Amino acid sequence: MSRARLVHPGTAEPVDDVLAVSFPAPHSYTGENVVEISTHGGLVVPAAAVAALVAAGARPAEPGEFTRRAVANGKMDLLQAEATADLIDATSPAHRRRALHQLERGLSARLEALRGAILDLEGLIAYDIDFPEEDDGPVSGERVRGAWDVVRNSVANLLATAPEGERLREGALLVIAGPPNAGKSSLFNALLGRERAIVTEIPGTTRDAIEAHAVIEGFPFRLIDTAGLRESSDVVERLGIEVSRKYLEAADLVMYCTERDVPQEFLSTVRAPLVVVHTKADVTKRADGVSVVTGQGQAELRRRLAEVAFGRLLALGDVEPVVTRARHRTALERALQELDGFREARDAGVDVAAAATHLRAAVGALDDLIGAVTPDDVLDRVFRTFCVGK
Ligand SMILES: Nc1nc2c(ncn2[C@@H]2O[C@H](COP(=O)(O)OP(=O)(O)OP(=O)(O)O)[C@@H](O)[C@H]2O)c(=O)[nH]1
Ligand SMILES: [Mg+2]
Repeated sequence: MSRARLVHPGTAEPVDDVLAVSFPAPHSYTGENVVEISTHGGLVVPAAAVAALVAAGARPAEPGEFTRRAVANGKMDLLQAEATADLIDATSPAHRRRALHQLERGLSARLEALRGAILDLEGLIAYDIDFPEEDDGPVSGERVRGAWDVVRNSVANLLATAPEGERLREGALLVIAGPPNAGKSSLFNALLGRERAIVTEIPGTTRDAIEAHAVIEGFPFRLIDTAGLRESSDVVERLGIEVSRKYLEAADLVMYCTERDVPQEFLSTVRAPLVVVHTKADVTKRADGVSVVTGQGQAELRRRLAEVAFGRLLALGDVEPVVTRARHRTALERALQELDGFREARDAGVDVAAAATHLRAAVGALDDLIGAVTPDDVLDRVFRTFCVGK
């Protein structure tokens, strides 16, 4: 590290007194020779420093370019690069912890183990190819079957984390529904911890859906407060109820608020998991109810919402890897398909060498996921969402 004077190469004008740190390759973030220059802050000085460096032949980095170079130079794999972006973008503790786990190669290590297991399976089969006359030789069909089972379960379990994993990034869509005046907006505000929606004693107060981001038990949610569901002659209210129905169709979970029971016709229209909340417990005196006046039942409600939306992740804890992107999901689906293809081919008596191509394809899918060989357009998509300077 040295203290230096930054001078514009064209005008020879001094720009700033700076600190410069050099990271010789390969011991830098990107794996290349890197010099980091720290200027005084503010608006004018950094801009003038960048202008001087550009005049000297540098150019501003593109979004994610440093991380992209780090991947190209083998300093990290694609999953770690994605985790870097997630760590910066995280809006909830659960997402941050997940991203850190992935950055520390939690997911990469699991996928490498799976890859190794599939290659071992291929090795077992190859033995069959080399010694076909030994019908029940040292590698029995049962042993192949057992090894296949283990790998297939492992891939399927990882794939099963995808819906909740993807929810960590976007937030679980929690739609609050129920009859007018049930206390929906009051609970929406209570879960947010601020008075976002208007609350009055007049039924039909909320007319449009209101969305807000909330962290519940450390997990991210997109809360939607909706217009109370009822037959209405008011045009605006009717439109609001139409919007409520659209949200209900897209919901990850639905919180139905009522002082009474849930109507049967509502139950049949909702596909998402339902959490029923009996509101105004301070008035109704229901022991299992929730009140925004006394706070009764609110802690239990929060735990229940987290459990319904993120139960699988809660059960897995922070050590088990989880997949969090559509890119991960489609690669694992492909790996699973190929594993099943291998099994079907074997069962159908297809010769082993041909069946083994499915195993090769499954390994290929995992390689794509880790980012061993990644086409430019995939990289473009991954790094497009990065911020400049990372
Ligand atoms: N005592 C008591 N009153 C409540 C409670 N929750 C809501 N209320 C009252 O019930 C009335 C309706 O509350 P809102 O939150 O506006 O109900 P809503 O379901 O959003 O109503 P709409 O938007 O009209 O569909 C208000 O006067 C609230 O103060 C509660 O837990 N206890
Ligand atoms: Mg309301």
